[in-house]
Amino acid sequence: MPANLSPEYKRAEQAYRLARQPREQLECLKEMLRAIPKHKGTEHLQADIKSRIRGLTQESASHGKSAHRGSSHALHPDGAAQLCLIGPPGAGKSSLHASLTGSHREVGPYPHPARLPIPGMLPFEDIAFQLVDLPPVSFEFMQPELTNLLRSTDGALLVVDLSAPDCTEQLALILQRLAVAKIILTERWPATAELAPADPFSVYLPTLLLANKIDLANPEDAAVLEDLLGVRFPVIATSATCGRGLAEIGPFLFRALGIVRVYTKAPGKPIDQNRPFTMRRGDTVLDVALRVHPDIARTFKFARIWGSGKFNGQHVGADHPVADTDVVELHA
Ligand SMILES: Nc1nc2c(ncn2[C@@H]2O[C@H](COP(=O)(O)OP(=O)(O)OP(=O)(O)O)[C@@H](O)[C@H]2O)c(=O)[nH]1
Ligand SMILES: [Mg+2]
Repeated sequence: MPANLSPEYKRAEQAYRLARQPREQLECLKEMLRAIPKHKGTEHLQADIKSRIRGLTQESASHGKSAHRGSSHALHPDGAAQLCLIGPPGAGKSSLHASLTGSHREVGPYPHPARLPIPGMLPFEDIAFQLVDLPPVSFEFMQPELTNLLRSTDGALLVVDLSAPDCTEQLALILQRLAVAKIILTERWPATAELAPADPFSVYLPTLLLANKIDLANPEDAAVLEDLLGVRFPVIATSATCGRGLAEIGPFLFRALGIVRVYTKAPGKPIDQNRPFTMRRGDTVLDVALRVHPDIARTFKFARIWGSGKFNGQHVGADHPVADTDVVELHA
């Protein structure tokens, strides 16, 4: 990455990394192009930014009539985190999606590729994760629109068909195809900002490997697969048909993403037991206040906390880190 980039540029780049919707991404790219120092050392980067602006502009134009609704692939994130099902044709993405979320996607013995991303919710205890069923990815083809969605999602569930003889080759090819789109699947959960790759257009996507159709595979196949992959990704052996392994996915995501549930209560009122705020490990009382309402964060005085305090109802300040199942009473 070229040196001497301005703070304005770096801010715009950081905003781009976090942008989820194509329209937002486009605004950030324009800002990056405006803020980038114009000299020889940044020519490559300038060209890359321009081509991305063109791509996003074309995409929104090709969905012209429905432009006000954004791209056909834009999905509203929901739940504690968004995870995308990625895999080769017929690996069982839609079947897993159906079993995990109760969606009734059509699956069949013949190819039934989903053309558009389909969201659904995977419940876990009193929260839920958004699972997105995607069209297949192979070395030969990946829908260009998927890149934007994968840039901004929280993680990947990489589905392979353990009973397919060429399963590991397929997997390697998919990783290559994604790398061309600068999506780098990583075993590190969660991908934090400190891990951000130097290239502003590359993203790390934390990945759980689902070794599917275990019901058809030899008992050794899961171990074989793990060996072949050099134990790169965490693996769960699953069967969409008999249900094996499915119950492990929610707990894995909860742990791996470092989810922390916080229940809030207004002073003198009962606890809101139904709807925890899903924070991340390391978040503080102030982060909770920000999620509840920006005004509460702005005028925050102190909080009382039940759970991670030394005693129940202890007064804590803005920088107190919250823990799972804490109850927080915000005073502003
Ligand atoms: N035995 C067995 N069959 C499965 C399993 N999961 C999926 N299948 C079957 O595999 C075929 C393909 O499943 P899909 O869920 O459509 O696969 P997909 O990955 O969504 O396929 P595309 O959308 O075409 O990429 C269907 O016949 C499913 O019934 C499994 O765990 N065990
Ligand atoms: Mg499918």
